Amino acid sequence: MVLKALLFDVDGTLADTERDGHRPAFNQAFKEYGLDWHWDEAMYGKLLTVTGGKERIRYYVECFCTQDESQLGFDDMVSELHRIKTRYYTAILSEGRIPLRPGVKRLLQEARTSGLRLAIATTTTPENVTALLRHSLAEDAVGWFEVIAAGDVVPAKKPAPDIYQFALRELGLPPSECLAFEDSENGLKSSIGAGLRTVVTLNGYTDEQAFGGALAVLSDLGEPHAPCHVLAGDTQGSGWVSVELLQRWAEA
Ligand code: XBP
Ligand code: MG
Repeated sequence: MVLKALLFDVDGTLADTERDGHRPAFNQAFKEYGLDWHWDEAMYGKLLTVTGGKERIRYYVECFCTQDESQLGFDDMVSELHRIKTRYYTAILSEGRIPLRPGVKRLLQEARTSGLRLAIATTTTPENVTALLRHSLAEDAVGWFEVIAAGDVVPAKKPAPDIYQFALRELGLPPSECLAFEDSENGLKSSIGAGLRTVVTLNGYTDEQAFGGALAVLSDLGEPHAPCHVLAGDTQGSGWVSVELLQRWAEA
């Protein structure tokens, strides 16, 4: 099948945003709101099993703290907390503190030169995507993506396939003419659930998860001067993921 589009997850795939971006933003929001909650790296790793910042706060209350979530106004509190957190997170991004992962900018530029269409399919909030693209990729990078499917635009977040199905509908393409890029088990379940062959690039929070069904499992997308490590799949001797390799994978 001819490859026509690439669909990218954001957090953990385009950039390592969780430990030093989202996590401190949550903690700053808790402090501003007057809560004594603090998510250290280990706790946050446990909470990442739930996608979606609002859902993650609810999961924390349910499983890890004594707060009574049935109290009146709990939903309003979660929404307000998440709005504050998003303000802190986009501020962290605007200071350029979260760089793109290896090979991401190179592959995106190659894809554009090759005429491949680009889309995003993420659980995170849309304004977080805009901030990351603008401050870590290029000022005009939002325009590189034909579709930015993000956050609450679908009822069910990853691992449900909804966000990828939404992006494919917006692209008007069948999954067979596309490839997806993910970093987590939840993300891979979502993309495979939408029928998409998927390249996984691991990170510190996901390197012990299960990635059965992935087209390849790599340390990152690689650079000519810094080849990636191949944990599963066949990069046919290449040390980095190029459009040419993706086209070979798509047509295999
Ligand atoms: C990762 C997520 C998001 C972020 C936090 O999304 O699950 O919820 O952790 O962002 P993906 P929000 O890997 O699909 O990009 O607080 O805006 O949800
Ligand atoms: Mg991710």
